[in-house]
Amino acid sequence: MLRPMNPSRRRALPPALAIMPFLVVLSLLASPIPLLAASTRYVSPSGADSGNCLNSATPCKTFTHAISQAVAGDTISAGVGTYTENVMVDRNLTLQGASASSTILDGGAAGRVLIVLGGISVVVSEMTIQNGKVTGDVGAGILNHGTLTLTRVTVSKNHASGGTAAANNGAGIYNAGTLTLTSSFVSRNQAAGNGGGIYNGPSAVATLKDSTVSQNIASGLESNGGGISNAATLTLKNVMVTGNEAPFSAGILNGGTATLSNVTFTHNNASLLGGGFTNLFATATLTDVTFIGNSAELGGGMWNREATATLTDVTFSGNAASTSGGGWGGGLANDIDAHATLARVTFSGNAASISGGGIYNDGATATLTDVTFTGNSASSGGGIYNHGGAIATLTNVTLAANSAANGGGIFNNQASATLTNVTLSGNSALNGGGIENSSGASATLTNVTLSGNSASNGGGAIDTAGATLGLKNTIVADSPSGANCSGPLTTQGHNLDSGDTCGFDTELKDQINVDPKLKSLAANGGFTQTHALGKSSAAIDNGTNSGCPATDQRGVARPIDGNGDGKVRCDVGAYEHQP
Ligand SMILES: [Ca+2]
Ligand SMILES: [Ca+2]
Repeated sequence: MLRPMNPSRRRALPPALAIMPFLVVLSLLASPIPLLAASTRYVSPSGADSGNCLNSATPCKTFTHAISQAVAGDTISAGVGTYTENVMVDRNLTLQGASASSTILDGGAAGRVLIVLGGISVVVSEMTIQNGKVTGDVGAGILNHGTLTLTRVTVSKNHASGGTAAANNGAGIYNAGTLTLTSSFVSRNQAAGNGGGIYNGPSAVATLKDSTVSQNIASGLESNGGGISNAATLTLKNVMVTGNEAPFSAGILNGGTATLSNVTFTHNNASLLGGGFTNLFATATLTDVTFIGNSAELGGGMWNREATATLTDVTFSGNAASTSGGGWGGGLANDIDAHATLARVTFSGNAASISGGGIYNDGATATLTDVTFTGNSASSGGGIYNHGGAIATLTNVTLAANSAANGGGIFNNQASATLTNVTLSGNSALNGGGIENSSGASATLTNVTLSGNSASNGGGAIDTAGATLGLKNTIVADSPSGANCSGPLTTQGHNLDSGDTCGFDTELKDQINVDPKLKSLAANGGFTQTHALGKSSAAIDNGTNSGCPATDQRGVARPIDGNGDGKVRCDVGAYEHQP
């Protein structure tokens, strides 16, 4: 099964995840509809099913009867009350209730509440669709084969179970057509298959706006997508995904193409992998997305595997990878063959019981620009765990106050890390408070500032063993414990050590036993916090311009003549002093 005790071992996937997309779309043809003037037909629980339902004073009783009387373009106006029916819509119609709280379309726990046939367009507004129950089938609340628009609708307490898991997808809504959900709620639905709230099937298109997907459950042993399981095209704008549960991908599983903007994932709990959002063999674009308090054994906030994800203006806060004896990637697990590109992303207070409090990057590629890690924790890699041939590229990144047994800020093991304009401040560990670099790893640090990192066993700022580590224009300073460096480094010159443990070479213009006069970590401009240089700092204008990045960590163009001697030189460290 799926409980890797060795994080380097490639995890097997359950069949339902490995072969998706896997369902066959049903194709249903609509009957030709005659063109007639549109009318409003009325229903009420106190009405009677006779006549054409056109008189509001003598409404019909059921949707089913009114629909049988309707022509394409009609509106079925449903009054307050509960309608216990299994409704089939086979022509273009609007079903209009009084409000989601007062007009209730109820499946009576016997069969599907609503099916929309293919080739037609249906609008459902201001009602609740609930209490559908299907056995060995999909779409207990709604099965859509056409074009369906839900506005101010609640889809809740529908159940799909029995038969094989794949036969029970989409308890709330199974979408096989085009679905648009606006100002609506999908909550408390439960599927034994995938997609407790919504299953968006192969070739389907689902768009959710201003809506909430909450407390849905995908309950099978290998079920995915407690809230939503997507096999095709999914777009979310201004959506809350909260309190959903599944073994895999409690909030949303994306197996197709997902575009999320202004989406919040809170408290989605997966018993196995992928707490908030999972991107699997898929492509996802996340903008203005927040992950808070989600949990799983791997990827508490997000799990990205064999997939491409672009995250911009995203926050991971208080997510955890600790369930089921697991513990990889409290915030983000960027897993085997995945590609993640992060810009303006913050990881704060995430935790993993084994590795990667902020990010677990294993056999994958992560490119980070303008990213902050603060207060994350793990056994290995409090901020970042980089392992298994992974490639991590960090530019304009701050790691502060993260903690671990090994590698408080970064644990780099059998992997490659490139750090440019990076600040590591106040991280702590037993070994390698700032960075633990080991087991054939390769790390390159250019214009990095390490300050105030501590390690009780050694390597307050940097601990490296059996690995390569090159430093240029880098400050290693002020480690409260463990000294600044432990293990063999390669200086590429123009570095500064506040002590003399890094093996620096004054002939290469390194400075040893020099106080860089760093100011406290603060918001000095740009997207990340930095340590400004005191005006008499020996870091000013003592870097090399060769290979110096074109800006500092804040985005300030450099080099700058910081000491007024007319010579324009890069400073040592992530911050360029402006006189
Ligand atoms: Ca300068
Ligand atoms: Ca100068």
